[in-house]
Amino acid sequence: MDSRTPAKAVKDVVEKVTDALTPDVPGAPGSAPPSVEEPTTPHDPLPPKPEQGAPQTRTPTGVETGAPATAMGQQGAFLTTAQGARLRDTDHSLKAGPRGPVLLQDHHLREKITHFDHERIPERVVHARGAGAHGLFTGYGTAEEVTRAGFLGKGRETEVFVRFSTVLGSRGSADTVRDTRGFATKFYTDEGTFDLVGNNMPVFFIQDAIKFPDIIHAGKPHPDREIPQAQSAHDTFWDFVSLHTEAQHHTIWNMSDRGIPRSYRTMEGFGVHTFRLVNAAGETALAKFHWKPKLGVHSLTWEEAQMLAGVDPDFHRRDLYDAIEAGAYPEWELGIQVFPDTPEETFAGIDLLDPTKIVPEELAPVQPVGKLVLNRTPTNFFAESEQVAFHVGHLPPGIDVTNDPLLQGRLFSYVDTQLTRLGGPNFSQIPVNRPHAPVNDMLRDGFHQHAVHAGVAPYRPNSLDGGNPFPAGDADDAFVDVPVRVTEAPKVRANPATFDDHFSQARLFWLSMSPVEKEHIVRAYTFELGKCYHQAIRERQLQCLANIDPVLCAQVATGLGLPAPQPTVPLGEATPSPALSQVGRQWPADGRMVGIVVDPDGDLDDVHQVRHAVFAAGMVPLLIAPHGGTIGGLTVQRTFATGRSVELDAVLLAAAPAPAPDALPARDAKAGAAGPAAVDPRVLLLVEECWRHAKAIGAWGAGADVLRQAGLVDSPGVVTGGSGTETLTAVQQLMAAHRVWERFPAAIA
Ligand code: HDD
Repeated sequence: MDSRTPAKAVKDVVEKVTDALTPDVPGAPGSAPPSVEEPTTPHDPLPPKPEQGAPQTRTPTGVETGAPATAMGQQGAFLTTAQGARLRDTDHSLKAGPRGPVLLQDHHLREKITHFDHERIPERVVHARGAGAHGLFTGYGTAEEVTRAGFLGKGRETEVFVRFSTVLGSRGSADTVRDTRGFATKFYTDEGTFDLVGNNMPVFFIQDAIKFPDIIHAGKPHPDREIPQAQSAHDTFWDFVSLHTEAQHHTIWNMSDRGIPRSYRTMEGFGVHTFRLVNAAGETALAKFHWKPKLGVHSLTWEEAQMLAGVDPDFHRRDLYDAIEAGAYPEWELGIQVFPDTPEETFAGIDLLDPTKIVPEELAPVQPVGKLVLNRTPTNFFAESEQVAFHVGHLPPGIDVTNDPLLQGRLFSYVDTQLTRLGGPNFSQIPVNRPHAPVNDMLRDGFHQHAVHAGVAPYRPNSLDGGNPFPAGDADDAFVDVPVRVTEAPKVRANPATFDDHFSQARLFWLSMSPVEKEHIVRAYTFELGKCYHQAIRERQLQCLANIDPVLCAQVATGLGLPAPQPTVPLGEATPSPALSQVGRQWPADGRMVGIVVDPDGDLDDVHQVRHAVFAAGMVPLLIAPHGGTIGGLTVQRTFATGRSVELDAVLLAAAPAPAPDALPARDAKAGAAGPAAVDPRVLLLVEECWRHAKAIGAWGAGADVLRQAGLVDSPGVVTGGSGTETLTAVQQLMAAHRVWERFPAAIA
């Protein structure tokens, strides 16, 4: 308890502030008059004002780590009002007698209800649905030749916050819809915050930010009935992209398996635009940023995505948090493609300012520059994931923008949107948004101002606050805008001619796909266009597909029952880029989900061993049993009622449980099976779905009976073993390829 009188306490504070503002520098209050005429003559800057400094003793989320108690949102054991008065009752309003009317004087009731009435803030106009996590970025030092950004230095560790999102859906929409995913990273570097606000696709629908409202109005639900939610499968979307053909490259990425990622952990990320890097000598290079997931790039099947939207609409959010809490920390490598900074700003004939184009990795390899590990889930969803505010203009020294017209418009939009969403210009003071670098700005007042700024002169030049704050000099690591030459040209509303090619890279993407991925793309277009009501829109999109590839167009046209048009542009010779395909590579099994179907009467010793082996391989075992509780000392994670195939990457059958009384009505076994169903139909359904979704299936002992009942003996990717661990080893080998691809009928070569 402070024993000083209030007046004395105020006096102490004033003295403290005055001391801080009175260094032995010319021009500071109380110091000798300046010896030079100009009050802003450079001299040592003052220390940051206390309220403006980086959070020193607490995390960006406000978690207490030794800070004064006032820094914490909640303290003490007793329920209080917002003003700290202890309360005896929060369940009954103050009334005139137990049956009487509520009294207006009930200030606790009014405070509680008023605060509740204002709990919601506007959701993001795009990317409203998302989930974030904290982590650590470690630089490799490999980028030092091209950028002086300190956080990329060898061994340098920087705290980060990452938010993943869908684009079109509202805050409460499902995670697994077909859409682009946001991948936004906030690096709290000691040279200022760097936001890399990217997507899981390397290209964008439009080349100029002025069209962003158009593409989003087209993709969002129809304005009259506000349906469909979080979907591109509707007329307005296809109307726009078929008329506005520069969207065709991004659209084919959405129609590919990239539009339905298996997990945030298995997504690539892209900065999309070309950025300009500056090294310590002031030399520049152009670069594109890439995130490469350690677990590889994996997707759902379309049926899985649709089922998950009902079975577990929070699937990606849950998967992210479960993985982090299980210690299976998601990891990515940050890489850069580097190009010479020539006046043309092109590479291998590709215009680097056109955000609808990629530079294939085979032409410009992605060079790793650091590693990201997500290792902490948010303490409070609203405070962190909802209030985090990214901005493409948050750049540290060493990274600068280019003239990409999409990037230029984004530089305006990201601050502007926070003014409405976060209620004013002080959103950088919200804990998750606070820079970890010292802040000494001259921004003052405004809604939700939390700083108690000392000093009297938030302007420059000044002599009253000792000239503080001072501009950094050449040796002070300041952000310097690269003095790029701006060519003298007339003011026009126009694009360069190189932006006119809208189909060649969509074709490059199509030709880079494996047969099974091509088939998925055909099905996606057929589904989405099949959901459109207007025939003219379908026909116009088919014309776009003809300009990408005749086989793609013919297949989709067949599905729609329409004639396939001829191309209206010459089809270029594209060299496929194998890096774009997800098929044909081997990946680690870390963090993958393995279901183990058990029966209380089965061989549980083997189940114990298999569970250990699954853990030892860095994967997560989920025990699936007829009932909850424990079986043989093991906790049951899913029952036949709550478990569904879609959350598994593989299934192991340790038993063939008989139909339980609460099972769905029994049905006959699959054609060709050994006889009428003697296995619980929910187990048969689970195995059938795993088979249909090309997941590895293993069985041993009595479990092999399930395969016989399901008619899956000797199917590709279905293995049996003498023991549980032997079966797991075979299943693990299959999982390295992610799916048993040969199960899909790969019709399109
Ligand atoms: Fe954007 C949010 C990514 C173009 C305007 N954008 C937003 C988010 C991501 C992206 C990941 C969510 C950030 C978060 O989690 O809070 N946006 C992109 C990418 C683009 C892009 C990769 C193209 C390469 N965006 C773009 C344009 C404009 C915007 C052209 C406007 C001219 N974006 C916004 C926004 C949002 C946003 C309205 C909504 C919420 C927010 O900013 O904070 O300002």
